Amino acid sequence: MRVLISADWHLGRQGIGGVDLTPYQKELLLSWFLDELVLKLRPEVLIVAGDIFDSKRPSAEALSLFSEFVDAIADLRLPAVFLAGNHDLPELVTYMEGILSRHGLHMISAANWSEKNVIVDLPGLIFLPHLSVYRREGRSMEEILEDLASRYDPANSILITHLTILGSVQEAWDEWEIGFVPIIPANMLRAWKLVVSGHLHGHHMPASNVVYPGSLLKYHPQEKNQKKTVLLVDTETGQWEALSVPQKIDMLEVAGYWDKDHCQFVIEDLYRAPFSDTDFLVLVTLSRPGGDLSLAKGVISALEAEYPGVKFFFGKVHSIAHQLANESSAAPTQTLVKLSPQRLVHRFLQEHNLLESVPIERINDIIGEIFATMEKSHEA
Ligand SMILES: [Mn+2]
Repeated sequence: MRVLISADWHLGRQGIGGVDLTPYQKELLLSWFLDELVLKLRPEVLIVAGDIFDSKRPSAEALSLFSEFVDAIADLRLPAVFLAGNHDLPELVTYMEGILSRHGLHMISAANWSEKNVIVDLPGLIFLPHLSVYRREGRSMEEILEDLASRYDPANSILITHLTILGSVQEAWDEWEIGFVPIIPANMLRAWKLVVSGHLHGHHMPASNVVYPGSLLKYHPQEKNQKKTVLLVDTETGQWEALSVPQKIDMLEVAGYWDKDHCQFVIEDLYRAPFSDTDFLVLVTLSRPGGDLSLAKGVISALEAEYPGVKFFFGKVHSIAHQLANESSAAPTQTLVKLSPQRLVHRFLQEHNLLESVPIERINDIIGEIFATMEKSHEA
């Protein structure tokens, strides 16, 4: 069976600098994906390996894009399986399953999944959605994976999941649940013919039998050099081919500084030349000290003057080269103690590249609860 596997659509995502990426997702899914992948390659099944929506409360635009896509594949009679990731609300996904299943489209989440009862019967394909710690009924991910492997012939099956799979770690890390995804060592999955996972956004292989297709678009500055693909998998052989996803909005790194005397942004280095059929989110590295950070936005007019016809959006000041070089080790600690507890946790998650998977309102709720509990115990 020929199966098309994509992941991490994050429908409704706001990009860095607040740029709405939904129109780009719409163009990509309703034209490129349908024309170049579905119609030309004629896969027998389509799978999305988690993080269908960016938010547990998807925007109206995200929901209508999803319905348009689903209508199109239902018309083509292409069966599909959408797996819930950590960004998806299990109850919403399961509600949609109720509506879509009559069209041969399935949605699997922690709310309707159990390893004893495989919702979708597709030979050689086993699905494991994101299971938060509350949904695991006291079992570790290791136990759940062992149970799955003992029930379904892993040497002849492909596991589709949404996990952090690392080739470099030896032990599973089952995390604490605020949207975090468990870390699984690749060797824990070695019995499977193939494992295709969502969650990590770059196309890569943490082990010879584990592959990530990557997300649809570049969502975070760390993804600036990542390759994004959709996989075409042959379920009998476990062989796959990675098809590059064209980026209609890409990231552009620019180094430069604000020239006070001439009131303009001076571009010192462009890491590559922009080209005209792509829009760019600009990541700025400031090479000289001083000035208001907001002046870095002057980079947009400087780029527009040099590359007419190309659309640029201000993404963010990505790094400050002169500060990084001069900073003493004591300085960051001094700034950190001045931050509110919310900001501290936010900063910690950001530095560990975990922010993407944790909605900030959840962090604030949890910290709020901790402080309320602490105050109560002081009163008592
Ligand atoms: Mn994810």
